[in-house]
Amino acid sequence: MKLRVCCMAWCVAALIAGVGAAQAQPVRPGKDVPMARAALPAGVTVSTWAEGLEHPWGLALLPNGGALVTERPGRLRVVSPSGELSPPVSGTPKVDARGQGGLLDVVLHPDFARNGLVYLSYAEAGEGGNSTAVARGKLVQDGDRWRFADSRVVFRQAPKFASTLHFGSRLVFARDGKLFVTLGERSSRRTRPDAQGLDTHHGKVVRINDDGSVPSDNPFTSDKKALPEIWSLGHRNPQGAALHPRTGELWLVEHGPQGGDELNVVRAGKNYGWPRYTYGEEYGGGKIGEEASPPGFEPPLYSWVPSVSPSGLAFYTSQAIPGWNGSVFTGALSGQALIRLQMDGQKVVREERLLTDMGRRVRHVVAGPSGELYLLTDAGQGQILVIRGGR
Ligand SMILES: [Ca+2]
Repeated sequence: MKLRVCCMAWCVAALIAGVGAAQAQPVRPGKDVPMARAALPAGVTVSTWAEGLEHPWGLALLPNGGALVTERPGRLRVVSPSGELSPPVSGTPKVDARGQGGLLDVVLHPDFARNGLVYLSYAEAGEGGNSTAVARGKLVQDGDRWRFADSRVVFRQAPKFASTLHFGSRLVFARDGKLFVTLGERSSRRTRPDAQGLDTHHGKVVRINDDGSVPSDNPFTSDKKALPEIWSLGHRNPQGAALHPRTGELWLVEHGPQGGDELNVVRAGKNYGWPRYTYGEEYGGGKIGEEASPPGFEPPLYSWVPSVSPSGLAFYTSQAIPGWNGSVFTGALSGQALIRLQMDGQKVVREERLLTDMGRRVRHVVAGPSGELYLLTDAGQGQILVIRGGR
């Protein structure tokens, strides 16, 4: 009898634990962890590296200390180490520069030093509307001018749809040389449910080889009805992504609707819930989905309510600014700040909002090789800012 009571007690405990896991709640700023405006640590400086950029969106640091930067209307420029901007690089793809669309992210091939290959993501017009596409080309210098040579489209989000919103569009090379592309669900009541289906690229992260072919170990390649490029589903509009420095896994930030921006650890074949599970609501109010994610759906690691509109993601792993070592950074567009998430392992334990008195929309944040952080401000006259430690 005693044994049976014990067993029942254990079963009840297991059930409760199971329910607890099923109702997993993300950590929320100001509710579960402290969130505060903060000043930069002593000795840390912000300087302008380049300015006069029209809505800069993507930044790729070059081995020579310069960078490539995109401007959303359709220009790619080379930034010299001293901050001079080149004329627009010729030969870049024609973009559909309306609303949130245009020339978006830029990354270097992992073997760029040898092959000179560069990848651009952009809004591409076509039958049915537009969608995110990725082109690969070779960066070639002719005197003081540059060109994007042998341009070839390696990925097209399908289907195209008439919308000027939610292109997603961050590009991240994994350690194994595969390319992740984050894709939005096009912000329409019609395409929103597509984020849950495997027959479109709306609201997905896709994973491709560097030539655009599909890796044989992608999670849905054996499903005949699924698009084989899909790596994960249930995303809304992921505009920041980076590899975790220790695990090599892809992390991303995505925009929620009104509330419900998310930080997610992205794994093969997993479903991130949109629009069935979200901490956000319709603009102006109105329920969209349930909050807590049931088994089979991945809850966010962290969720902002109200929204900050996160864009760009960077892991800081340097002693140049010692108090920041191990932190996760994201830019905030509507939040007009640089956000620092202090981590304890994979748990967010504190949020700081930096540079709030600057009053600028932060589009992107990139960690440099010497413990510096590069920011893009989103404006008609946008800038590249550099944050450096005092030593
Ligand atoms: Ca989600």
